[in-house]
Amino acid sequence: MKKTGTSLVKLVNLPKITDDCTLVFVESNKHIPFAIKRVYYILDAAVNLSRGRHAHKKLRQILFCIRGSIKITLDDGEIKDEVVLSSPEVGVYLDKMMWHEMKEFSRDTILLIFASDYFNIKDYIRDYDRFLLYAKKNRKS
Ligand code: T46
Repeated sequence: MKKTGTSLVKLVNLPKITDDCTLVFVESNKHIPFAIKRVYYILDAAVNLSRGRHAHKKLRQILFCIRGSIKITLDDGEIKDEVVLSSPEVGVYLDKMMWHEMKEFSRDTILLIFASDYFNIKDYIRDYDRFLLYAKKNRKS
């Protein structure tokens, strides 16, 4: 996984084979730094849609934009950063306790997300002030 400078953006590059089509593959604990327990995808979003705007206490994820493009904003409570994804083999790592927003969907955006755990509603922090407090507490301990 490549971290760009002091930024929060850690990109994951998957192997891509191009012959008469494009084939991208992913293996748990190899290309992705955790065992994949859940996969979900997001499509048919309106162009001006904003999603996310939450953090996860424990969940780690990697998000790929396998069609179209999207902007992801990242915020660890101290630093804010953003990245545009538009290649099916390049994903961004969403660490635990990373406030994130998905925006600037293109008309054809398809997001594919690999997650380190099963769905757990208690893992979400959806209030930004609560996130900041929780992040500060985590940094001290
Ligand atoms: C995230 C970003 C990147 C489930 O029941 N199971 C699931 O596995 C998922 C992903 C969602 N849901 C339900 C929970 C909500 O009732 O689907 C509904 C929409 O979820 P949410 O508002 O969290 O959707 P996004 O697009 O804001 O966020 C999603 C993921 O849920 C989230 O974990 O980090 O994509």
